[in-house]
Amino acid sequence: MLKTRLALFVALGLMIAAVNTTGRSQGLPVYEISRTATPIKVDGRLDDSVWAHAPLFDDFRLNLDGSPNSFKTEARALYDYTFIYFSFRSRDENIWATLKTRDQHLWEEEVVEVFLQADPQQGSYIELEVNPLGTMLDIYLLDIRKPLRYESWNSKKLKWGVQVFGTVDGKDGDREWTCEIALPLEDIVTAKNRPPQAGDRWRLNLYRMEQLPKPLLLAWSPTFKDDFHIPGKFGEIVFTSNLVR
Ligand SMILES: [Ca+2]
Ligand SMILES: [Ca+2]
Repeated sequence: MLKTRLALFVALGLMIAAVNTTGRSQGLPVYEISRTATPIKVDGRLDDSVWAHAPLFDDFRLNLDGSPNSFKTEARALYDYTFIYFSFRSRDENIWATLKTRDQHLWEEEVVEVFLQADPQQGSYIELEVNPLGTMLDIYLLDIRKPLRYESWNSKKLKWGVQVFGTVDGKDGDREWTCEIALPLEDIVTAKNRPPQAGDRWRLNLYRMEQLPKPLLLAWSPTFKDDFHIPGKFGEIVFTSNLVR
């Protein structure tokens, strides 16, 4: 009996240790994501009142060395039973992009990016990029840099929008651009629960590429390499039952 109890205690201890092996314990950032009772109007304008109740992600840092930078990027996320939503506010005096066709190499210009891996035990992850012209790149990767039908996988119900306070022509005098993305949960096929349940943890990274006035690679969770495709360095989002309306 004592042995059985001892074994049970050991098993419980191991389970608790496993649960605690999370992003925070590895020094990676963690974001607690609230559920929105009000669907977001995905038009690039961040005036939906629920955004004001969503916490900000930590400041983006230089991807290569983790140092702070003066290019302010404010990002938030929310979820409901159909979508996970992201918003970005990118301060930029010199907004620039030229690519207008879906799935072009948007990362060669100015862009914001979402990398999402719902189950770290499985190699696949989703990459989304939006530029200030409102062009989308969506890729489903089966493993590191192994896209599933690179240019032909288009999320059917994906929604996004941008708004630019300035011009996108690379001349200075701009203020900022904002972006909203709604990624359908039905695309996130490796998620343990859809919709997610309170306590579920997914891996996530958010990035921003700057080109003018000078090239910069920014990240919520820096990978410390000249490479964004390092899921082991992604941060973590934790779903909560916190409801905003
Ligand atoms: Ca909106
Ligand atoms: Ca710029």
